[in-house]
Amino acid sequence: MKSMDLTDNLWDTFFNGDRLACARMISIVENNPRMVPNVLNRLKPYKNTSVRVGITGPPGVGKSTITSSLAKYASSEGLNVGVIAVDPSSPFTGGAFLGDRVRMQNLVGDDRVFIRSLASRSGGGLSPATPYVADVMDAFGMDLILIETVGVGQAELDVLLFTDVIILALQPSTGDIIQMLKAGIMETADMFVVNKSDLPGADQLVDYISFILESSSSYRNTVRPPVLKASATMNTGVDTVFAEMRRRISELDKSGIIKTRRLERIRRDIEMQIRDILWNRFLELPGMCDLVNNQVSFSNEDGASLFQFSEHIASRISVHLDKPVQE
Ligand SMILES: Nc1nc2c(ncn2[C@@H]2O[C@H](COP(=O)(O)OP(=O)(O)O)[C@@H](O)[C@H]2O)c(=O)[nH]1
Ligand SMILES: [Mg+2]
Repeated sequence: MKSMDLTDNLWDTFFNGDRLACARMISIVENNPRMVPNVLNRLKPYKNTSVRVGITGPPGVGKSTITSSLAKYASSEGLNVGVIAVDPSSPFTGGAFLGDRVRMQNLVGDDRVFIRSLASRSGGGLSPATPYVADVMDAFGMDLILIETVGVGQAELDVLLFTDVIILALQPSTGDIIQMLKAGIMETADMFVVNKSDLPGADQLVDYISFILESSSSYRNTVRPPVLKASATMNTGVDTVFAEMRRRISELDKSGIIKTRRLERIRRDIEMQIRDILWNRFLELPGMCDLVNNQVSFSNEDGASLFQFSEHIASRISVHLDKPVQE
């Protein structure tokens, strides 16, 4: 496809601040994993110092509404803002995508704001390109990148781990918090927003979250995350959420936590890539695919044999790993 080519013209227009070129670059990164290293290399000298903020929570709590308000506040303070909406629903239903577009309507026409929705992969997982899309936005000159994602499970948690700061939004009287506790998302949040505070039950939810934070061992030795109340549609409390977000970013930055998270992220990236490469090379060995397939059927009958098989293969591979690594 022509629009998928990395032409000199595309790079020129991208670095000249052309929004269409930025949209094209994002599509390339989103749809062609093989081209990602190429793109990242070329972006390296333009690396910005943008902060990536994940906005998560159950469906319908008002993440898109909050995200668009935060983007508006940031833009009015002169910041360039990228918004990535990671849409876990099927791209074919169009529902969430259109919904987000409507809610983010108030930002259309704002030159400081660049919005992008990413579709989920056909297998059901979230777009693995999300962090690289953020890298493209960063090099394009964004100061702040807001990533909206539904917090429902492991795949979403993985996306969140690519962000520097996480805001968890909840709404009163739904019991969603139990889901968030189960998914392990509560422990990752740097800030809580009880949205829809125009509805009954907001104060109780604030108390409940505060109680959980006080009794949770994960927070005992660190600064406890703030719990704020807001109503995104009534536009109350969102200014405080914005101010608190900025305060929290600077606090986490000064204490070195953002840097530590970035280093952890790079380590995880390296680990995942080496695993992928080794696993693919392993499957390319003659007869290996068949051997694994046979073992799959066999383990279906005899679960214990799975461990023996893996142990056996690992010990054969480790013979090669005992040799010193050549620089
Ligand atoms: N009553 C009330 N409704 C809200 C508030 N914020 C968002 N909503 C509504 O909740 C619905 C879902 O909002 P949306 O931002 O799409 O939620 P998301 O699925 O978390 O992104 C929409 O109909 C919003 O208008 C709020 O503060 N109060
Ligand atoms: Mg949304």
